[in-house]
Amino acid sequence: MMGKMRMHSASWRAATVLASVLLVGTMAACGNSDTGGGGTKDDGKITMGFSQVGAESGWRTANTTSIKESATAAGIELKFDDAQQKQENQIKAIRNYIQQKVDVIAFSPVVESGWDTVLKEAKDAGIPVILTDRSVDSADKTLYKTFLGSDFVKEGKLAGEWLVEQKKTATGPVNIVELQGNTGAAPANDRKKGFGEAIAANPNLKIIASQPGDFTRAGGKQVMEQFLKANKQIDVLFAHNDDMGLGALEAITAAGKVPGKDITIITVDAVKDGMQALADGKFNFIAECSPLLGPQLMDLAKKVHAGETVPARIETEETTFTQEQAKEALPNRKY
Ligand code: GYE
Repeated sequence: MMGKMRMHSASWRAATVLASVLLVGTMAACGNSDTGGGGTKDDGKITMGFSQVGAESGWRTANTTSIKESATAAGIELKFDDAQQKQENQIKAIRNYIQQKVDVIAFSPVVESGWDTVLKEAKDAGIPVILTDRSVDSADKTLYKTFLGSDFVKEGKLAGEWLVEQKKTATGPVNIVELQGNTGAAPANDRKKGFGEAIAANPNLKIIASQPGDFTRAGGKQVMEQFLKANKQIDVLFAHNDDMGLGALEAITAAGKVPGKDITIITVDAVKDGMQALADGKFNFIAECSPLLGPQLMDLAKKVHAGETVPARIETEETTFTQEQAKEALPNRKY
């Protein structure tokens, strides 16, 4: 009788243990969707949906390569979409990623405004969002986990401060033309702002024309042609990226002027072609903006997926280059 009782309680204990193992297992599976937004697969692999701005510049190409290579290195499955500089394409891609139940969504917003609705959809689906390279102007900061990228105001400021120093002995007006990035983009808004604030230090420095060239070589060339036609005396060009500056070189040369001498050229990015133009004396100064954001992005994706808190803002480290510094740095330039 006692023996039977003991056997009974032993098998009861075994059943209890089995039940709790099952329960813990189920809880772990649920925990996945709490932190990571419910990836469809159970293999522990993180799936990231990434919506890229486009392929408008050397910077963007280097950024895309960095993201793809880093995803592979980190063992993250990457779904990648090129939005061809159109916000509606980015919104579509993000909605697709939500539908596919990816673990993390990352994107570089082509413009700053108009993201609240789609970001809310991602949040409601429990999918964490990481902003990379460019930010959004949403008032609700809980719509995304973090923003990884450069300080664009600072880049514009560094460009302007260099010019102020160069022109400190100027007695007459210094006529500046500005090639902006695509309208509404954070780097276009912020670089304009930083540059404008810095050159206010010298009232001789005046922006006489400022137009978007969409961060492309073709845009830079076309708008610079218009600037040259409409303005007799242009002393300085500030281009919001290397590619527009490179496009403008063609227009300047075609107008019979010597870039880097007749017109002082300042750009942002410091991609290889820009650095080459600087080393060759065609550009005069570049404020660096690093596109190599991939490794940090993948690291952040793993952290937010694991439910860890990450800093709300992570800034990229950058420098500036003169012609002499470009000559030195060029041989080891990675992008
Ligand atoms: O400067 C430009 C690119 O968002 C920082 O976008 C990026 C900018 C970069 O097209 O070349």
